[in-house]
Amino acid sequence: MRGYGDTCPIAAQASGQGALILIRTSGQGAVDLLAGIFSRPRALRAAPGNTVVHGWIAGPGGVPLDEVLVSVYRPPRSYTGEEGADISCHGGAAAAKAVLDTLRKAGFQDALPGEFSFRAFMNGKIDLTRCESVMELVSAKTRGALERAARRLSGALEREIRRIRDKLLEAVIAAEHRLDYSEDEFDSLSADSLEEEAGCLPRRDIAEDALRGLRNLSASYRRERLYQEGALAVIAGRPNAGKSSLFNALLNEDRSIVTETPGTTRDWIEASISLEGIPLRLADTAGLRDPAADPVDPGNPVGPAEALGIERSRELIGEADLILYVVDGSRGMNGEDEEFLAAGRRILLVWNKADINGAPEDSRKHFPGLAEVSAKTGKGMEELCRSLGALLAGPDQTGAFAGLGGTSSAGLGTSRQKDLIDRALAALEEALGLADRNEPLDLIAPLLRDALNALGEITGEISSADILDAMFSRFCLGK
Ligand SMILES: Nc1nc2c(ncn2[C@@H]2O[C@H](COP(=O)(O)OP(=O)(O)O)[C@@H](O)[C@H]2O)c(=O)[nH]1
Ligand SMILES: [Mg+2]
Repeated sequence: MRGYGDTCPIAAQASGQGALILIRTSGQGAVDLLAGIFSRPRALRAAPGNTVVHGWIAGPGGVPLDEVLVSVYRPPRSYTGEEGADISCHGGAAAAKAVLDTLRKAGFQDALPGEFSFRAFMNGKIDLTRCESVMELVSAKTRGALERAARRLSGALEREIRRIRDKLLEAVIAAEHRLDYSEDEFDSLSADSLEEEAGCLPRRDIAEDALRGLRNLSASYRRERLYQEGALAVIAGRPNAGKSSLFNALLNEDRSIVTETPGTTRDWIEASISLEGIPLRLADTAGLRDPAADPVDPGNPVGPAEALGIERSRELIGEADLILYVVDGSRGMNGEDEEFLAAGRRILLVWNKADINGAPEDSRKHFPGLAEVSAKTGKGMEELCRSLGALLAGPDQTGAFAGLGGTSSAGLGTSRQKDLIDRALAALEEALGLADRNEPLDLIAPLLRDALNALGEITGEISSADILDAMFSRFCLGK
């Protein structure tokens, strides 16, 4: 069984069906092997790096299979750092299969998932954070998520981690230097002065600088996750407030049933929208009304189906990152509305049906963020979208909701990175805690080293074969 770490020539289809299909190859001798099944072998062998050669791939007996363009790469100027060639063939399943079969017969091995990126990493072309961002980029659902992944691909996270690592390294060197010095000079120093020095962490200022950097990175993860997975915004409110109408207005299309009978949206409906690059899962829920004392319609008791809908609404509200609470402006607020609004944070109050009735001044005083709209006429919808965007992008005041934007820093893109940053953070916090209590430096220095090693694992300066295998095997084929 072949494993990661081989350097043999490999090949894989790197794109799906389309007008053209890309087959990627890499490894020492790849161009020569390819020349053996190419209509212009001499031109291909002589091709300098980063040039394109036109010709035909020929099957057994020289039968032409497909007309292709071959991009030639020479080491170290390629994605993997190896010699390689990308074959651009016509985009049919038969063409791709025939070319791949011919490559196999010529001596290419099937690439393992992520093997091209693995080789790029092994050859020092990219660090692990950039390898991971390649996969992030592929799975990005919105423009915002794409931009964040691209930032990491360009090395922003790697640079920030190396900056913090350099600080820590300085602190480690200063601490270890003092330890060495103390041992050498033991005889000449009085016990008093040694003790005095022991608890004092040299270059504490840089260790604290590193601590701030680690804390920022650790906190960034929740925000980055929201970009990748989206925030959940739940539309809630009493029956007939106009929730489904608002949902549709936000979607700009008719997806849920708008009706004049309260309690029609029995279950919930979800749609994904992108708000200024921020992915938002928008959920329209069943109206909330108290089954015991229905304030909307006393003659219309809550049936079992509606009760289930209400229960599911409450669950969704519990999971929500943000709640759009809709009030029926034509009726005004009642006790149930006020109770809901008083109980929770993360709520944007939407005063709907403003075409019938505007929001009274005192409700504005109580709810400064109030958005006045008419889902029917579209009035105020643009402003609502803007305040939604600002709420998502803004910094979180309450701690309940991490805003998405507000920073241009790199941020963490994977749980692996987050775990290692937290390991470094815990070690450094412990080291500084010991220093505060004047504990001896020989207890503190190893903790600083631990923190340093955790950072080395993030970029891959320190790595083990099984961790790398596990990581790259999750990549897709041809990456
Ligand atoms: N005048 C007016 N009527 C609205 C507005 N939004 C919704 N409605 C009406 O209110 C009723 C209930 O709307 P719906 O969206 O089904 O409410 P839901 O039960 O909260 O989902 C329907 O007759 C809508 O046409 C609005 O902004 N202005
Ligand atoms: Mg509805």
